[in-house]
Amino acid sequence: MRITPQTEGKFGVIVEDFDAEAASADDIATLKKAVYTDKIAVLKNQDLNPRQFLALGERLGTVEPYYEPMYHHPEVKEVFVSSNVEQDGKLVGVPKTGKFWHLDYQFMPRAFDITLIYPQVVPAKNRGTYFINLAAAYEALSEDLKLAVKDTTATQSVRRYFKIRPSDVYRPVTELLEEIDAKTPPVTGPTVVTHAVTGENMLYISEGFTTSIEDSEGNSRPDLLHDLLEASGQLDPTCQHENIHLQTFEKGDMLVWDNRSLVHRALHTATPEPAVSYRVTVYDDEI
Ligand code: 7UC
Ligand code: FE
Repeated sequence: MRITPQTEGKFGVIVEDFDAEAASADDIATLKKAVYTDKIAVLKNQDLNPRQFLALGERLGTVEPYYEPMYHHPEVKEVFVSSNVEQDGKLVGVPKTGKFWHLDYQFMPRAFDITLIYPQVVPAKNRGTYFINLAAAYEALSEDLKLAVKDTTATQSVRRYFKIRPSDVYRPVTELLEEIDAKTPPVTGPTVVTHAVTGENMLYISEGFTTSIEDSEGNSRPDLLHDLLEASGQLDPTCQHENIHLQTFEKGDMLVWDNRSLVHRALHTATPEPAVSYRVTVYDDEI
């Protein structure tokens, strides 16, 4: 196993000669350390079936299946499938996932610690995912914004990006919204959090899931939420902001990232090409 800094983009490492099935406990510990410190590890030349992919996830921590079954791989429910390709006339998984800035499971009481993405059908162009490191984004804030964000809380909800399921057709939309709020109630916590492994301070906000920020007196601060999203790079429609890293990949690559500190967003394509990727999400044992 060989780990070298990534030369393209702004952060991340390339991992070569990583054998997922034969990896030692030391290899796994080294990989996790690289993920926490360098934020993204790109494992090259992986050739795993869904079960083997899940098995790798299980070596990193406790795998959590996605709460909505429509995303599940038909044979391995822990594998989340993002796909716009039909098989035998029907879709497997869900198309157009994550086309907005977010942390995976940010709308839940605990976001995932590590995300593994394993592209299966890789588009010829427009491949990739955008990332922003929210620890670096916090450090880069002006002193005024750092002061303003202190002692505030942020509220997260999946409401804006919950995708209706085939079984929701003909249901009144208000009933669906009530169900979303009952099943995944909004969660509120500090706007600046500490990374459980690295100790970094990080913003815990995203354009997709953060619905509001409140100050210590309970006043809603939409202006502050806007300024923080803007400063972190999440309101840049061109995705050219200096905080934004574009992670490209090719067939055989597997991305493993620190989901505690990275917001990400799927690259949009004007002309959709076939794209399929598998995902496994993990809670590590660090807290
Ligand atoms: O379809 C999607 O974009 C899924 C999104 C609402 N949640 C992904 C996650 O893990 O938070
Ligand atoms: Fe995601």
